[in-house]
Amino acid sequence: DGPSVAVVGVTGAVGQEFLRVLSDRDFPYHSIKMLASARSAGKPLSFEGREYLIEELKESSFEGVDIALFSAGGSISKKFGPIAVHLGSVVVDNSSAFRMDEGVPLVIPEVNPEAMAHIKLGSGKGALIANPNCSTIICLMAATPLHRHAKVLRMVVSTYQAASGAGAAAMEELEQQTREVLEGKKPTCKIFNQQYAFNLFSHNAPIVSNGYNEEEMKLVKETRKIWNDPNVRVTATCIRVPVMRAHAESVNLQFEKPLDEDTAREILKNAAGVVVIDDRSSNRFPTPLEVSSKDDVAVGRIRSDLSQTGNHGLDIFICGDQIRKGAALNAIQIAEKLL
Ligand code: 11C
Repeated sequence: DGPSVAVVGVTGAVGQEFLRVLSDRDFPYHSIKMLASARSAGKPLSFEGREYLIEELKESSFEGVDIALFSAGGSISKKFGPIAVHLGSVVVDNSSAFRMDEGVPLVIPEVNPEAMAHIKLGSGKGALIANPNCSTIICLMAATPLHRHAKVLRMVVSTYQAASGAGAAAMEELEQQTREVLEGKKPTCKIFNQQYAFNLFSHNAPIVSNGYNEEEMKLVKETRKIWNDPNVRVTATCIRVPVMRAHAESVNLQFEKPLDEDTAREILKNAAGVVVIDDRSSNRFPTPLEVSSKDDVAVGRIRSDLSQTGNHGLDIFICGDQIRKGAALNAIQIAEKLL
């Protein structure tokens, strides 16, 4: 019969992807509520051959809801997440609002499903489960199978992040600016405060007191929580690049035990949710375009780090769809684990 599901933020880029993923994976829901702000309330929405009306998100919206998928920003999650939990829903939250809270599992199903094992649907008890940041999910999908084998001591991440991470309006801005620049016009900057098309810049998340931006610190803190390893050393530089919807990441790993590149390639080939694209002779490696709208994270450029001796280091290049595995797919895989 399936659970009753609510999608909070259904008009957003991730909200829309929630629907596509639910449908693609034949998620067995009993009913589904389409929730958004008052601005969108009353608008029609067709999904799987049925017509729905978007409902305004209210405190009462969660009565009878088993699973609430949230992607409407941190402040909406902070306000309505606890209300939904109080009414007995299991909330899978895509925002950063609760990720680092003690007692809130931060889950990538391929990596740490055990963190949510105590949460049961239909127990009448609500709960919160947090979806990690997209850059963390994409990075750890590839790094974890290697970590399990040789234990990562230190990880250096450099990201090349797509427009979609900043939402549907940023994707539109990239498209509009590209057109404007090609037509010789001044690009319109609304979401970002500088030219985005034909450019790249440091990630737009606020800079914190240590000089890192919040996106970089999410990679540091979330990795430690997901791996349940407070000692793993992580550093990151996050960059926004003019790509539409898939993130790329260059990751350098330092291991406790030796791990040669051929073994690493085999481990990654066998890892769930990962594909290896690593063809040196034709210079074919992962690209954001190739993984766009795909479920799997692609890994390539797998090579021993020549600055380290004894196969204790590895460099890899990862691409993953930010909206899909970085957000909606991961959340729905969490929901599937609850069934
Ligand atoms: C980006 N990862 O690509 C960000 C956006 O903590 O969920 C998502 C921020 C978050 O810009």
